[in-house]
This record gives sequence, structure tokens and C-alpha cells, in this order.
Amino acid sequence: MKFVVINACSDLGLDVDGSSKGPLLINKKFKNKDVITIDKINIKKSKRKTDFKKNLKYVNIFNETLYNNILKSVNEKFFVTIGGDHSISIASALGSQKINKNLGIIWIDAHLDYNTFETTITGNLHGFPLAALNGICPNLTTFYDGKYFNPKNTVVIGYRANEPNKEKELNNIKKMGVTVFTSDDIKKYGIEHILNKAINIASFKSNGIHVSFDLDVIDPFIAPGVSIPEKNGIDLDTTIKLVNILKKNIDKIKSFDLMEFNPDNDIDNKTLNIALEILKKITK
Ligand SMILES: [Mn+2]
Repeated sequence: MKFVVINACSDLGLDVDGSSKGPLLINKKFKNKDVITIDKINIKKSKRKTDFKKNLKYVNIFNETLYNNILKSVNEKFFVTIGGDHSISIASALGSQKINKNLGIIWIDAHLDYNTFETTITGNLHGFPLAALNGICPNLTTFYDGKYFNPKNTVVIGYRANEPNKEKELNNIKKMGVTVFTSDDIKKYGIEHILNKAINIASFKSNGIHVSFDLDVIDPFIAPGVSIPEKNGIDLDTTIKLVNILKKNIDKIKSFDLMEFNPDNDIDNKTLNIALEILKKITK
């Protein structure tokens, strides 16, 4: 199929380095003639424990650039955004929303990414994007003047409640009406059941779906090359099934993110190879 690839080279969304190098490594092996690269912003990034808005200004500058490039270059073509940390998906998803209007979203991730400045305990903005996409974090969407994603069409798949102090984030996401399927739900009911439900929810009365895939949804034993690994992730077989089901529904999917590949933490190119496999399946 015809598609545009966007390399989004930023790791400003967290105090761990490395994910900004992900896109170009993937792109060496995943070639396409239609490629846009948004370069890393070279600043000394904030990693201070007491900074609860880490690199906010530069995350916004990066996302505004990415968003404008999407509006300028993508038109109505299917596009794949390769990260980079997950704060980048604020721009890719809103770009797709602006183009396609009234999209639902499926957020495949070990984390909820639903923090706000009221709930964050790290100040790492890669933990905020889904909240921003539902419109409750306006400081991260200053460049955007369109409709946000409706929480009723918003689904998280693969969350595990490993982290401490997550009650507020979890309360917010439930209060907003987002559907959350955990990693345990997938193990209990099977990925076919869960993902088909998610597709129905995200596409209900919408014009299509933006899918955001965070590689940390996969068990770190299989895909160690991420910045914030969480144990009890999905296995390889489930990952392949998941991607095959997405492909089967590709007519509904308008855009796709592959996020959080961190080559610094990868072992024997395990994660790189899975990332390539996912991209090939989605775009073939
Ligand atoms: Mn994420």
C-alpha cells in the first residue's frame, strides 16, 4: 500500500536518553520513498527530579513542527510515525484527527499515559499524551485548534498496574469514560476478543481510527529495547496476532504510531526486529 513514513526523533518526553535514535535505526531497514524526518532538538534536556514539567517548551516546539509537517505533506494518505518517546503521539494523532475529522483512538501501551500536571510524579511528559488527546492537558496542545478525541472512542490495551501512586491517573481516565483493557484481560479473554471490542468502540460513529503502539506493551523479556519496561507484558504470539487483526481492519485505520523504541536498552536487536516486523505487516 501507499504510505508516508515520519521519523520523529525526540526523547524530550522523559529523563531517559536513547529513544531519539530509534527512528533512523528502524529506517535503515524499513525503506520507503515517502519519508519525512523531524530532527532532534539539541538542547541540554531537563532531568531534574523536582522539575514536573520537563522540557515542556521544547516538547511543544517539536510537536508543533511535526503537526505542521503532517498537515502540509500527508494529505489523505495513510501515515506511520516512528518514535521517539510517546509524547510525539500528541502531534501525530492530532494531525490525523485534523485531516480525517472525528477519529477514535486505540492506545496500545503498558501505561495509561493519562497524567496531567496535577497527577504526575515524575514530570516526564511522555506520560501525558492520551490525556492531552482527550483535551484535558491544554498546555501540551497549544498549537492545535481542532476537535479532540472523544473519550467514548478512546481505548487503552495492555495496561498493567505495576507502578505505585497511579490511583489519581486511573481515576481520571475512568472518570473521562475511556475504556481500559489490561494485559491480564488479554491473557484471560484473548487478543482477538479484546482488540475486536476495541475496534468497535473506537470506530463507533467515528470516521476511522488512529492506532498508537508503544513497544513497551510487549513483555520486556521479548522486547527489552524500550525506555520504561514493565513486566507481565504480552508475548510474541499475541503481538503478531494483534498486528494481523489490525491489518485486517486497515480500511478503518487512518494512521499508525510505533513508539518508544530505545536502542540503548535493546539486546541482540530483539526489539528492532519486532519493530520492523510490525511495520512490514501493517504497511504491506
Ligand atoms: Mn506510552
